[in-house]
Amino acid sequence: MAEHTFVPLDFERLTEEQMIARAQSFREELARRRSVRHFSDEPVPREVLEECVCAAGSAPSGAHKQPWTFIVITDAQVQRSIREAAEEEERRNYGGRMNDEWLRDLAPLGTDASKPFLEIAPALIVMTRHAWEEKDGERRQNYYTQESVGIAAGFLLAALHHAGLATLTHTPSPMGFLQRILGRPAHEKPFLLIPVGYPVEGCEVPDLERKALEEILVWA
Ligand code: IYR
Repeated sequence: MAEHTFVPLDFERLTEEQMIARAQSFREELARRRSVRHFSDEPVPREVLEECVCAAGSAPSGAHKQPWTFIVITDAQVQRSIREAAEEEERRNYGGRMNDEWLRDLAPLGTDASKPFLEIAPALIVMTRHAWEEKDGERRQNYYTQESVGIAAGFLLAALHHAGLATLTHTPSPMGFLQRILGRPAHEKPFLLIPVGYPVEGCEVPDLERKALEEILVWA
């Protein structure tokens, strides 16, 4: 394969004060992001979703293969089908597929098999991961696809939050039904389902505590 041409890096060198100020304000902004399970049905601007998907698509990936697709669903019928299929799986999860420890860990969050947000949220974004893909009739491998798509998901959640939208990272499992309902090709494996929208009026979230810096940071 031909080598890339190399171009000057577009890098902005900041002063220490600027770096600290920006790091703090970004931390504070991200700290305000919460997983939302109660959405209003108010539509969201298409252009905002496009900008945020573009931001997510700028994530680094193994060998720059960009092994992801973002499927934005705003069709009520498709959302209904997804809700029905997801709830069927979740009834099995809550009814015995998740063990007692898992159910005890979830109890404080108050989740159950009912997923109305899949129909109410104005948009669902399904991220798929390509473990491989076809090029010129040949099967080509991708690399570190879990890591790559995970990083892109982080970019997407941060971008949507920054743009003023609420999100939930939802992983109905198994997610094979998404491939069937969305008619995606075999090499695209559903990775994450992200309902997007505005929180419903009066929306409440659990009063969670985050680990302190000393608990998560080790200088070595
Ligand atoms: N997928 C189920 C269960 C669930 C699992 C975890 I781990 C969570 O953090 C939250 C929920 C559901 O969506 O209800």
